[in-house]
Amino acid sequence: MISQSDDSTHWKQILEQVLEITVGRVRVMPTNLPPDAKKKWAEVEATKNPREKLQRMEEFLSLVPKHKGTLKLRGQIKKQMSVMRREMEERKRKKTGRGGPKYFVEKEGAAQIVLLGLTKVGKSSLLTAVTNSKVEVSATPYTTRQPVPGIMNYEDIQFQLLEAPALMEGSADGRAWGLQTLGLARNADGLILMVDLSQDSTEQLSLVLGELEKARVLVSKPSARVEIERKYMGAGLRIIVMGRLVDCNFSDVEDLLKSYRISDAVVKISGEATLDDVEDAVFGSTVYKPAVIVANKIDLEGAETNLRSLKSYIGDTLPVIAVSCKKKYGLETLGETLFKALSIIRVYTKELSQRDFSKKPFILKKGATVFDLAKNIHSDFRENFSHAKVWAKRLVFSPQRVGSSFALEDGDIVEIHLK
Ligand SMILES: Nc1nc2c(ncn2[C@@H]2O[C@H](COP(=O)(O)OP(=O)(O)OP(=O)(O)O)[C@@H](O)[C@H]2O)c(=O)[nH]1
Ligand SMILES: [Mg+2]
Repeated sequence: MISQSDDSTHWKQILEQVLEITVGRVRVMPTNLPPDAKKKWAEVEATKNPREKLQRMEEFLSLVPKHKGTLKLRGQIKKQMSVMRREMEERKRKKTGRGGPKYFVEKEGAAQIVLLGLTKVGKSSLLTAVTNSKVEVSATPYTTRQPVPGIMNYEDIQFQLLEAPALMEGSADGRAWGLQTLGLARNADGLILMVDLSQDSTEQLSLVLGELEKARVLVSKPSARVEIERKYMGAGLRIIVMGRLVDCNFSDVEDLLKSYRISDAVVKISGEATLDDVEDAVFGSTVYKPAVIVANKIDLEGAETNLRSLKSYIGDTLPVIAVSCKKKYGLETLGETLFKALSIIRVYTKELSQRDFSKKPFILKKGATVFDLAKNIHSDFRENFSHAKVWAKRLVFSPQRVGSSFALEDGDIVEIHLK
């Protein structure tokens, strides 16, 4: 006879299998790594030299048992290794002066926005239409093979748009320049996902989102966020839970981290996090990037119909703007759409001795306080801060004297007073 608990275990297993099939993102299989593998990972983390790090990663992989529960992990580590190998090659090429493609592009302006899409959707056309950059537009596929930056003005700030070489099926598995393009996306402040409305744009978008997800770059806010900041300073383990732990408690998290020899770090957990989310973060975190969809070629036949199905597919998860880069239609809303999606604010500062405030704003995250601004300006300000005066439309009287925890909003003018 099957006892009740056996029965429920049985059903739990079936349910887990179904869950795994239906919701690919949910990882219900435990990794259950042996202690020597965990120890090896600690060595990987502690190694700085890329060549030695790769060697340790190789050793780590050989210690990871090959079962279904470790499939995702093994894939992820292999991907990290191939990115590292390419980076090493690139560095070597630079040293020998032989050139070759350069993938890292220095950030400029208020934010770096990476343009992603399949080939020929019009990424170069967008860059040419809205930035100072002139790049080849062509009907030949895969014309752009290196990242190309351009500056776009929006009111009194600038965004850097960066065209990335086209994504395709298999990019996240290392096909063509896929890993480099996804690396640019990982490093960006925001993304423009571009689709061609004269083709099936829902299919294009889901392909792009699929590759991003495989590379652990998410465009919708994840339910949990775990950040592990290694310290190596002997200060111990600090776990800050700002959300809620699901199916585990504080000491489970502590035990898990210690099993990976993480004993000197600040760990921030927000949202609803499971132990799996924490373990995921040990092996390089999932990043979240705000994104805007630019649906191009609205001038072509069938575009309206495709736009309707694209919009019903996305719902209200991401903002969509329909444009024609060729006819220069719809592009005027791009700046504002990006600004809103990035959740940033502009704050202007005023010097005590001056009557006018600075023309060039500081860019801060929405919800930033006067203290965050002070920290940004100078490390001195942080220690010697006394109070601030704020001019803002929403205040009944301006300027108002405020403390360091005052929440700033877009357009505020701040004068900082020191002790
Ligand atoms: N009708 C129409 N054609 C467009 C539009 N935007 C771009 N195109 C055409 O689409 C083709 C591809 O444009 P590109 O801007 O080079 O595309 P891309 O995404 O940069 O492509 P790759 O760099 O090759 O991956 C060109 O023939 C463009 O003229 C548009 O708004 N309407
Ligand atoms: Mg191009």
